Amino acid sequence: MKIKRIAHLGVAVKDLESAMNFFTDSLPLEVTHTEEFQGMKIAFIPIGDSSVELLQDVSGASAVKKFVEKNGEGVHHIAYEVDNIYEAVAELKAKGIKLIDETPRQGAHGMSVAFMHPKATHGILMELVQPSSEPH
Ligand code: CMX
Repeated sequence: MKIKRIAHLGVAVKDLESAMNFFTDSLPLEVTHTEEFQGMKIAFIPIGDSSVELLQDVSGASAVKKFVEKNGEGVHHIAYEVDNIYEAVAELKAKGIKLIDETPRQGAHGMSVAFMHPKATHGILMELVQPSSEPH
């Protein structure tokens, strides 16, 4: 497996609008993409080769809802871009790493994604992403 870069840091927020305003008004950054995905409102803010991904629950049942209730706002996950997500997932499985997604699936921003379980990664929710969703 080749990990190319930190693709993004996922940050769980209570109010996406207010968080976006902080990043664009108080910091010299821009929101380049927003979408609604799996019960969350999401905004991407590029910083160099990486991005901050802001995530606000809107459905009352998304992955960030429980996180914010338990921990408040804050860093939710770290995403690594890999060159071949199918090979990466197979390699992690072979090493016995507990995965949330045993098969890569469609994630936000049109990426192929697979999450590792935070209990297998020293408490950090880690996501593998690959921009192309084509199987290899
Ligand atoms: N980072 C670190 N640990 C986390 C965590 C996170 N983001 N979310 C949950 N945990 C920990 C909890 O603290 C808890 O630990 P304890 O048992 O020690 O208390 C344990 O994992 C179980 O957590 P939970 O609150 O009971 O929540 P669930 O098990 O129902 O769900 C998780 C947790 C990670 C399996 C689920 O959120 C998930 O499947 N996440 C993957 C999808 C996702 O996060 N999508 C949002 C991002 C969208 C994108 O970028 O594509």
